[in-house]
Amino acid sequence: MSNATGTRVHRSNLPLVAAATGANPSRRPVWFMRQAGRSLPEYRAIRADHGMLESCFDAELVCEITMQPVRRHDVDAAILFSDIVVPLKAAGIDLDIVAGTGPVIAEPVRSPDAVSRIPRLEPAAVGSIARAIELLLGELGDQVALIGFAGAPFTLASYLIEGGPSRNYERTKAMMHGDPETWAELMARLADITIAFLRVQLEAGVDAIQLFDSWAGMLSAADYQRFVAPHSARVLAEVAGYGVPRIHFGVGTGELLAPMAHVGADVIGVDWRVPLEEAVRRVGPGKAVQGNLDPTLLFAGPDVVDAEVRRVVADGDRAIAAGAVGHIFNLGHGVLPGTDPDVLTRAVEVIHGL
Ligand code: 1CP
Repeated sequence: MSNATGTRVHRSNLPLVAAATGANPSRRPVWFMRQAGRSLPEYRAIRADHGMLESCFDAELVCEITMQPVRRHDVDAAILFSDIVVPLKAAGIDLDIVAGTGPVIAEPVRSPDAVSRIPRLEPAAVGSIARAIELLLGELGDQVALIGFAGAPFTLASYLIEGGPSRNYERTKAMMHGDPETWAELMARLADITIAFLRVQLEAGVDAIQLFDSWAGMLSAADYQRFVAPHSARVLAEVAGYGVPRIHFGVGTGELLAPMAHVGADVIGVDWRVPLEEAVRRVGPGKAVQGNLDPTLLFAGPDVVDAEVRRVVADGDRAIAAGAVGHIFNLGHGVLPGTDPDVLTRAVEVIHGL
């Protein structure tokens, strides 16, 4: 957000920003990965008439879909409605987001020649997203943070190489180990796209960013350090100057928490497998933690949800006692499409009441 003279104003009083930076939040901030989208009937109603990518490039629709879970759940952050493949599409890569599958790449990237043809992202190509952020900052008020995001180079590379969602990432690992030069070139180009996309969002005024390396947990720590960390570190370093919290998250990253935190994150996202207090032991002090209710437990009935929410909050407190600068409540991964939205609303009430 900018003031009349165009200087960026940091909204440091936002509970999410306070928790991320070691200040005292007015309440424990909570938001849910994938809080916008398929769990909400009002989202499904919009999508009945609009394609996924079409929605992602329409500023009014992005604003409306981003606001839906905020209106419903009283969460402390909105996450921009978009997808990790949006900047790739905007850069000119032929892909679609297919219902029930996810991103599908028309011509998977599997050769040095294909890598050399990966374009740069021109900021103007994501101008509608900057416009959506402007609209959102007008609607969100002074208590709800707006989180921008991007996919980290490894997770983006995995979609480009495999051609879509993958179970084993065999082609990705084959390029990584079999042709490390081509791999490094691909990662460098994807890092450039990610940096450009995050800069557009930061210039437009998002209050925090999350770098999703969703599938990094498929890698050994050694492979992560050698083939991934330098590129994620460059992304996070290139956006450090904006002074907004940088959240870094992946699934199944128990063995990678320390290296992931040390590529430059202010907040480390933790999935449900590792208790938050243990996560702090692995990461070390001085960073905030985000997480980590198992999203499948939202199907287990109100008593279980209440008990699990309280357990995660208590664990968040222990994480802070162990050296974390703050705790942002979240799920350990995204909201599943079949989740009853009222269960999420109730969870927020419980968290804010503790
Ligand atoms: O038809 C539909 O409604 C499409 C479903 C859908 C939605 C609602 C997809 C396809 N993406 C999204 C939106 C989205 N994607 C958001 C905004 C919603 C919110 O968080 O409130 C975000 C943050 C993403 C980011 C994203 N896309 C990630 C990283 C987050 C994560 O879950 O780890 C990843 C890995 C993707 C790829 C993707 N896009 C869509 C699907 C189904 C997938 C996963 C496919 C796979 O299993 O690999």
